[in-house]
Amino acid sequence: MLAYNIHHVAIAVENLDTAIAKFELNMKVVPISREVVEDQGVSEAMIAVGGSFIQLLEPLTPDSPVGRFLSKNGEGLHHIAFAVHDIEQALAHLKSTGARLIDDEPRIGGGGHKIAFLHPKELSGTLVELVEVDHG
Ligand code: CMX
Ligand code: CO
Repeated sequence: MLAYNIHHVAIAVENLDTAIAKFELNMKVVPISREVVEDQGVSEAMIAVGGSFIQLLEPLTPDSPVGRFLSKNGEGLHHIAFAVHDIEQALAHLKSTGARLIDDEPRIGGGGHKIAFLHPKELSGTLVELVEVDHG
């Protein structure tokens, strides 16, 4: 298996504070972290649920991946992130299968993790992220 856990499920939101308040009210959960990730054009919050996270994403600008997604689709599920032990090894495997990658090389994402995206056309219309983490 390439991945050993679902690291997070990401939701695109118009307003991070509003989305966090709704999750707190309805699901009784609060974020364990909030962070601006300039490289990805997002302000994000991570909510721990069991061994995985819900990642809430507010775009920093309309002209960013999440900004474009929101203007096209409105709020909703944006991507699924899989945890991998070795992202370079995972990317080498994906290159060997001819997978359509958005990132040929890892970038640094939230929490300082190495991340890389596969194009949504590769896996049945779902945008997929790989996250390198030591544990689940
Ligand atoms: N899920 C599923 N499909 C998606 C999608 C998503 N999140 N975003 C776009 N698409 C689809 C579009 O519907 C479109 O399909 P059609 O050609 O059938 O119309 C196609 O992909 C191209 O989309 P687009 O509107 O031209 O969108 P963009 O130019 O914004 O490019 C993508 C799309 C996936 C390449 C871009 O969003 C990207 O590079 N994403 C990776 C980075 C990212 O999402 N960063 C934010 C999260 C950061 C984090 O998790 O830390
Ligand atoms: Co993510």
